[in-house]
Amino acid sequence: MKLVVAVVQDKDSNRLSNALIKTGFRATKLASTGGFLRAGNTTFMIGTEDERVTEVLQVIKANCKIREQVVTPVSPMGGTTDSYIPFPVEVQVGGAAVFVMPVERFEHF
Ligand code: 2BA
Repeated sequence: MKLVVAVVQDKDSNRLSNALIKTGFRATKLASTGGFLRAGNTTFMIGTEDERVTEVLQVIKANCKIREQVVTPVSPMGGTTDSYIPFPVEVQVGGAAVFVMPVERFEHF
């Protein structure tokens, strides 16, 4: 068994939930926050048999879009802000950051 942990954008979360239900995967959704953008995202925990990992990755890929996001970095800590001009930068977010982990044991009571 594997645990697939997928961090996706909030905008894709409902679509992905529906697709997972339709394809027969069980999932738990956690509200999460990106360490870099500090914006909300959604983390899915999906427990599945080894043979279905490729399939679940395809479902995730098909339902999560890559988007551009503009970020204005915060002013430098401790330094002088006199000459600091915040400059918006564009970053590419998603479709999904996915981790596949082995599950030693799964019990469901
Ligand atoms: P955030 O940490 O808010 O990152 C949002 C996007 O900002 C990233 O998109 C990436 O394009 C950019 N980014 C992140 N850290 C950066 C850095 N140090 N320098 C320059 N650009 C940076 P994604 O890579 O698609 O990641 C989307 C979200 O997935 C992340 O939100 C984070 O919540 C999660 N994530 C991605 N990689 C991860 C990892 N290795 N471990 C844990 N969470 C991860």
